[in-house]
Formats: sequence, structure tokens, C-alpha cells
Amino acid sequence: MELENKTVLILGLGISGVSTVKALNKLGADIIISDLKKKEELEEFLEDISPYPVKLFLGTNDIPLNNVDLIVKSPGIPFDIPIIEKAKKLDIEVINDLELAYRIIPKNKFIAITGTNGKTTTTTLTGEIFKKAGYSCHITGNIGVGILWEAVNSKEEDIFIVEASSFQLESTEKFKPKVSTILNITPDHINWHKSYKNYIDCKKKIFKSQDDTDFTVLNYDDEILRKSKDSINSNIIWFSVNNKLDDGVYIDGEDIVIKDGEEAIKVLPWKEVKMPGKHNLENVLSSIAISWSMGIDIEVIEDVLKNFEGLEHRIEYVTSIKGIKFYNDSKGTNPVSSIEAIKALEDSIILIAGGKDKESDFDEFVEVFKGRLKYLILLGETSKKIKETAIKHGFNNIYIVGSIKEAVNKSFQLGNSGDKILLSPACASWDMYKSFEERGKDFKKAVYSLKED
Ligand code: UMA
Repeated sequence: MELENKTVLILGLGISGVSTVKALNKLGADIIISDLKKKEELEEFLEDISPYPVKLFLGTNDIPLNNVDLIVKSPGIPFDIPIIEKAKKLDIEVINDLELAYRIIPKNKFIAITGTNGKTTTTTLTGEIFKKAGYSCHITGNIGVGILWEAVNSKEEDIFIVEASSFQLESTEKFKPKVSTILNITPDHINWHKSYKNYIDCKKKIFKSQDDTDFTVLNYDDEILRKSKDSINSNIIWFSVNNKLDDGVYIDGEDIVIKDGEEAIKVLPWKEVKMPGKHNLENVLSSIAISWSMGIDIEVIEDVLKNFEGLEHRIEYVTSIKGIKFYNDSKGTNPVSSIEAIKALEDSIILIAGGKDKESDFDEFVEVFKGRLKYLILLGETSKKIKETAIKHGFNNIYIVGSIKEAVNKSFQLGNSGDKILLSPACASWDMYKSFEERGKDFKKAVYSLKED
């Protein structure tokens, strides 16, 4: 895609905005930036773009669109804001960084991974396998520094292993990954997408442009995905933790197996996977299927799987104090993700939860408390809603607190040797923090400060 001397409006100066500025500058575009935030709120990002010639409109998105050829919006900006409505009337195309990256380097191979939960673990693990197999790859998308800067600095043989969020997928049109994966679909970001159906439709855009030269890796245990098969034009590879498959990647007794035609190939015993929980086995099976579809040797896959310990902020063991173990699952940003964390730790759990309200339903979340949770410590926007749901389901050991530090202190005071204190909020962090990473780090800081008391 030719962008030299084109005028491009970048909507939103966050991580993806900065990466887009740097990339478009390299491609010779004239850059305009607009962000609702004021100068004082954007200091760190403004510093990052200070070497580049740009025209800034801060504190507003209501700006003139004269001569604008293209708008690249940050993934989290919804389509129904006035500036985008205005652009549509003027026939100005609005895309985001993922779509633009594909258009700039369409000859590179993209592996795109989505799903409500497990995306970051699967993307990182797949990246490790590809690196071990000798590929030069970029692990990017919804993680890292923003895909466009990586795209303009890549070579044609580089592989892009992309965590794709529903926000990013919504504005894809031509994006055609060599391998796409949907790990699972359960309700999330409903406030943004307006309905569960819209959310599902955005996820399915990951395979929309694929053809019979491509692969789509899907979870056979997910009913929505099983029912999607007729709308897919590429080669489907199924994976399943619960079912033996005629073809695909699955668990057979003690072993993880790939069945390709008549041949069943043993990869490794599932107990040798270090990450806990059934949900992590799903992530592992999908990574195996992706790697297999790209012809990577079983020995390489096995070697990486045996050594991969998981991610920071995802059921991350922090430390043990007076026999109480602390786990940081700040990445548990929706009910299903936190349910998985609770199930993985089994019982004697003191749970710290609550955060930004994404209009999630907490009934199923609260139903897993029985026999597993001793206490529930709540904070953030959703405290009241989760408390009411828990009481409705007969769980009453609840405390509401005002900060993570208070939550850690309260849970430690309630805990006994053998208990597990788990931060798994079931909500986004944006009511109190900039990101789930910042929340997880604050949790760990509060835990370590107990050691000093
Ligand atoms: N803004 C406007 N107008 C609006 C709305 C927002 O100008 O109407 C501005 C905001 O003031 C803000 C900027 O747009 O300054 C966008 O900032 P942002 O924090 O939404 O986005 P980025 O910093 O660019 O980060 C984005 C992803 N964020 C979202 O999708 C919300 C990051 O995913 C991603 O890592 C990054 O790009 C690099 O690609 C984070 C995330 O939470 C991890 N993703 C969601 C999730 O995983 O659930 C989808």
C-alpha cells in the first residue's frame, strides 16, 4: 500500500498510535494526530513521537477532515463516534494497525490468534516454538509495542505471530493470515461491541479472507466454533481436550497426540506441561496444531512445551508467607478467565476480585466458589454487583475494600497456613489502573511489603 505524501489521521495516541506515527513517518506520509486526552495526560507518548513532524489536535476528536486520505484508529476506539461517522460520509477509509500492517507487507506470513481467553499465552508459546525452530518472528498485535513499527522494519521472510483482539478484528477487511486460530468464545467486552452476536462476528473475521491454501485451528469442545465450520474456506485443524478426534490434536489417555490421516503421533505426556489447568492444555494443543500446520518438527515442539512456564500475571506464583501462597492472575479480566484460575488452584482460596464494569454477568463466576473459596475480597466499580450476585448464590464471606493494598492486607489477616490468596479480578483494570500489568505489579508489591512488616 502506497502512503508516500498521503495525509493520514491517527486517532488515539496510545501504544498503537505511537507505533503508527513512527511507521507512517518512515513511509513518507503526512501525519495528523487527534486524541481526546489533553497534552498533560499524554506526556510519555508525546515524548516518544517528539522527533517526528506531526500536526496535533489534543483534547478533542472533533477536527476537520479536509484532505485526509486515510484514518488509522486505535483498536479500542469504537466506530460510532462522530468523527468516524463524518469520515464515512466523506468516503474516507477507517482501518486500524493490524489491517494496515497486512496491507503494507502482504507477502509476509501471518499467524493470527484470537479467543476470549488464552490469547497471550498461546501467542507467546507459539512464538517460542517458532523461534526454537529457527524462524525470524515478530510476536505482536494486542501485545508488545504495536504491530506497524515491527511491520515496516521486517524482512519478507519474517513471520508475524499476532495476538488479535476483537477490537482489532472488527476493522479488518483484507487481513488474510496463513494460519488463524480461535481458542474459545464466551461473552466479553459486551459494552463495547453492543451485543454478544457482534462480539462473535468480530472474532470470526479472523478467517473471513482465508482460502484453501490457509489453515484455521479451532477448539472442537467449543460449540460456537463447531457450528462455524461451514463458513470457513480454509483447511480446518481441530483440537480437543475432551474428545478423541478422527483428525487433529487431542488427549489420548496420558498423551497429547496428533492424528493426521491414519497416523497417530505422540507429542508428549500432558503431565509434562508445566502450566497448570485445563485451559492451559487448550492453549498448548492449539499451539501444537499451528506449529504442525507450518511443518515444525515434533522434537522442537516437545522441547519447548516441556520448558515453558507460562506468563507473568497469568496464575503466576508470587511467593509464600507463613505457609500462605500468593498468586497473581491480574490477567483474569473476565469471568471465564477467573473461573479457570479458581479451578486450577482447586480449594482453600481467598479471592481478590472486581474492577471495571464491562457489563459482564457474574452468575457462573460465583457458582464455582462453592467448596473452593473461603473468602471473597472485592474492590473497584463492580464490587457491589459481584457482592449481590454472590449473596444471591449463598456465598456470604465477603469484604469490600478500597485498594489492592487493603485487599492484600485483609486477605492475609484472614488466611491460614495452606491457604492460597489469588488476585483474579474477573474484570478489566481500567477503573483503577492503566493496565492489568500495572494492577498485577501493584499486587505483587503489596504482597512483598507483607514480608517487611
Ligand atoms: N481515544 C480517543 N477517542 C475515543 C476513545 C479513545 O481519542 O473515542 C484515545 C484515548 O484517549 C487513548 C487512545 O485513544 O489515548 C487509545 O489508547 P488505548 O489505551 O485504548 O490503546 P493503546 O494504548 O493504543 O493500546 C492498544 C490496545 N488497547 C486496547 O485495545 C484497548 C492494547 O491492548 C495493545 O496492547 C496496544 O494497542 C498495542 O497494540 C490492551 C488491551 O487491554 C492490552 N486490549 C483489550 C484486551 O486485551 O481485552 C482488547
